[in-house]
Amino acid sequence: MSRSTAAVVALRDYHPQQESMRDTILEGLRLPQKTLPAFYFYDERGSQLFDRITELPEYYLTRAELAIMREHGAEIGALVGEHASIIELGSGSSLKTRLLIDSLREPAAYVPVEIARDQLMVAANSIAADYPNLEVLPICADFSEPFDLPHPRIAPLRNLVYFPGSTIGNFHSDEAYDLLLAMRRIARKGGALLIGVDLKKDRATLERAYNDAQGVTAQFNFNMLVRLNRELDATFDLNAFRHRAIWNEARGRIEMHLVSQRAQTVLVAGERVEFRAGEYILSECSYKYTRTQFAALAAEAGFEVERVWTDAASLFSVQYLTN
Ligand code: AVJ
Repeated sequence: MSRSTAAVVALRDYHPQQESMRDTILEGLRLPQKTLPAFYFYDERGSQLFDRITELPEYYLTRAELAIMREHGAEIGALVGEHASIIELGSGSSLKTRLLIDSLREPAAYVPVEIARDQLMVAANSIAADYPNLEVLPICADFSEPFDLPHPRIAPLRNLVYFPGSTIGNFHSDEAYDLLLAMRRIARKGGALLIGVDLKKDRATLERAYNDAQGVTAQFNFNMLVRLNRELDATFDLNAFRHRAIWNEARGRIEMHLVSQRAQTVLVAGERVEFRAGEYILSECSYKYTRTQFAALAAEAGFEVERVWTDAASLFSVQYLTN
């Protein structure tokens, strides 16, 4: 795909300060409900495991989102119009972006915003190589902090913020609201947000998606402990914890747990963390919405839902919100 002869695109670097992993992790493990931030799943091995998750038969999210993007690309292109500037927040490997770019008419620029500098540059250069007519303007920044938008050579007729993957599901409602507000500021007046939102459905389908038969999601969950053992000199015994994912209906979220199989003490960065038998660490929340619930959240943040596309089984949605 990408040619090695591609010109290297220039980076705008805001030098995002990553909070100390030690402090963040210990803070979560000192809470009455021990918690680990889902952000830390994605080291090299975790990112590989997540890629495998997206291909599992039980994990419908990625397949459904890609099907929606393929099926409704023409309509998305027509709604967005020509010369849009695509701003992708937490762009990661920019894989889904290609489908979006292919659907748009002469996009003015692609602006991936990502905190992981190396991953950002690999993805930006790869897109630049494959789309020689598209100006690629990568920004290394924490997208929840303010940053300036670049000025593409072609004046954008609209800013289109892109937030695929149901990443919004990882945020509690107050955080999701803040994030939508930030995205509305970035989209500016006349701009839009194209966002992937996973939908509520029966418990069995939801729980299967996070408890796959091959145990890849369990490995993904355990990898967090492997990472803490390696990077924070933690002493988690992987045989003394178990993976569990449950649909918490009252809170409208899938919860991933790491359940302690016995009373035990674990050292993390020199600090003792005590577990009771059966006590669990909450390692991820993945919120699901009804269309009505998400429209209400969007409206609170000042967006209007202009169009919602779903897959044939209404498992997942891609939504077009205007400012
Ligand atoms: C990347 C946050 C959308 O919540 O479904 C997949 C992460 N965790 N399996 C999700 C995940 C376990 C995923 N998101």
